[in-house]
Amino acid sequence: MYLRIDRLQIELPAPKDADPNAAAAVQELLGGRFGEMSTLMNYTYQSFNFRAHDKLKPYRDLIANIATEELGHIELVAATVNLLLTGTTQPGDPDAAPLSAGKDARNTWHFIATAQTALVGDSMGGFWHGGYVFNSGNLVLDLLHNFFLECGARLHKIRVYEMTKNLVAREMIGYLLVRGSVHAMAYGKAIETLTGVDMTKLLPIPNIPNSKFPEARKYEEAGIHRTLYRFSPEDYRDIAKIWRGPSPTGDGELQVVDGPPPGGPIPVLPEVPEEFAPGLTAEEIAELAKKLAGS
Ligand code: MN3
Repeated sequence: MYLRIDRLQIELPAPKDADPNAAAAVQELLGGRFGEMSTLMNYTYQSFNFRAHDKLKPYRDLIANIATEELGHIELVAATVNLLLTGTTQPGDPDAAPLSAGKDARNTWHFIATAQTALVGDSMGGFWHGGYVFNSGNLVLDLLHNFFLECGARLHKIRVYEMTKNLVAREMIGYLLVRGSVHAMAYGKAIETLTGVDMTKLLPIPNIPNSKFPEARKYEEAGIHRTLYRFSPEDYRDIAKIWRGPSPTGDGELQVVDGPPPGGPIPVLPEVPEEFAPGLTAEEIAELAKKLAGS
């Protein structure tokens, strides 16, 4: 089962301007084949379907624990899309076409279907689907897939970074580059314990260090690239049997931190009357507040 904390894994900066086409590009990192929905659901189902976890506990602990962190990653990328879309349109009467900016944005679904918020889909409007989940039941093969998935995800993050200078997008990408690199290393180390092959020598893929990205560098300077968070009050302690020893990055020891990062607040999304979202008048909201306070 899951507990939930009402925080993002990092604090996102306030957006300067609406950037709906950056939001469209960032969708790839949420619902594309190599997006956070894919890492989340691959590791989640691999943990659900894991065989002999009484004998192979550290491996299931690792996959299940990283899956839980990925839940927070879909939340962070969705928040980024929402902030990038904020302010794209202004209130107005329907006959003034207040949503006309949506007609010329790359993803019209953002304006028609979700009232300018995240879609469970990719940068081209395709929906995420369960066919992106690989779960063969063969532990080495599943771990090898996860290593590949993290490297593909890293490549796509870097390409989206290269597409936009938007502060919000780059802050999210900087953090997730660091976290994704931890996960690639963790799966590499897991494969090493099973086969003797040092997968981490292949990293980073693509061959550019995270320190090249200022938004990632500050997280590395804080040691977050050597840290695996244990996302459970009591469980998944055996991740420390895999995540230990000198960091493959050569700058210190790997560490397991009990509990989540401190994180940052969930941004409050403003009302968008021209989308009828949330669809209550100021008077109705004031009346509701009175009613709920009295109950
Ligand atoms: Mn992730």
